[in-house]
Amino acid sequence: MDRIALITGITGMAGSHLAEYLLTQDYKIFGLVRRSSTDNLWRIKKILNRIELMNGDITDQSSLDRAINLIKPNEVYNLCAQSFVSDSWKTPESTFDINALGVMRLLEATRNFGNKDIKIFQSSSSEQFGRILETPQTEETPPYPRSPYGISKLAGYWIVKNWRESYNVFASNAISFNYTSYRRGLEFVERKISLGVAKIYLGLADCIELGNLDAKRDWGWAEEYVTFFHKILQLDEPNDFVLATGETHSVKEFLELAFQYFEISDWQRYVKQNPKFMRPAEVDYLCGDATKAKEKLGFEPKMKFKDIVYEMCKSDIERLQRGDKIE
Ligand code: F7E
Repeated sequence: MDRIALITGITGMAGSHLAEYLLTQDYKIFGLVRRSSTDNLWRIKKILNRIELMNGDITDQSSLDRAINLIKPNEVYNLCAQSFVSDSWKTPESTFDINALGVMRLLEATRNFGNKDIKIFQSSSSEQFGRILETPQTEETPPYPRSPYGISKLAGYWIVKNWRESYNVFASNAISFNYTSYRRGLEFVERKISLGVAKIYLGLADCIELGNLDAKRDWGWAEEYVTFFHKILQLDEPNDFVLATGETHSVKEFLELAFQYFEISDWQRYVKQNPKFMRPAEVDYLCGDATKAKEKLGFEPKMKFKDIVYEMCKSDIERLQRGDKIE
């Protein structure tokens, strides 16, 4: 019999890649969508006829109870989030409501349903390490979040651990470091760069405005990472895993490679720094140690930094040349 997966955040980058992957593993897939995300279906357009969408909202307990009761999933992947760190200072309460209390509601919905065999995956974030207390960061590194987003994700992470210890449920966290793909939202720095530089190349823009170029991140590839979200739930025991490449690069290096892809050498003249894109508190440096995931899951990311930058630039220039809607 096919296994049933419920994915929250299915219209997002990670959700759409995970749904595609689970289809190859013969899952029946349900996606929980807010009414407002139904005009945001471009990432799952190709698979809409192979999945089922159900209205619901992570901030509404009764809608989660109803979804779990109707779908009776074997696995639940909680990928919905207010995921843009910058916005979390503008909307701290709703960020916490979605990213932290949402996790609690989902765990309660599965507990209310009463089936202890349901496995739950929580998409946690390296933002919990914030102002890092050790390098590289592992599952044991103490947290020091630097934004309402980081705080909310840390709370979600601990909610999973506590529900697991309190009720013996199968609930696991991936602490993913930045991961991206050609489906990344336009507000995130990688996509802002790949699209911005592609536009400069085509003469459609004369500069790109960014904030802090010195921030360093450990960038991985979303299509690879989501396959390990699935593997985490196939283990015999619930557990928490850092997913990271172990390589770190600055925003400036991302820019340099993007300009290199388009063979533009004097790149500095096209980049402006705008204080508008600076954050009240910054995460300066992240670099993960995924040894545990390597040992227990066979995690071995193949896409390297340069491949990631090039793949994103390639995708954006092709979209612009085809005249696609940019989203
Ligand atoms: O910023 C700097 C910015 O917004 C990356 C999310 O997926 O990963 C992501 O969070 C860095 C920061 O991602 C601009 O200050 C400079 O240092 O792309 P980002 P993020 O904040 O690292 C974690 C793991 C998550 O969990 C999150 O959901 O780039 N930066 N100039 C800029 N960032 C943006 N967005 N725009 C700029 O113009």
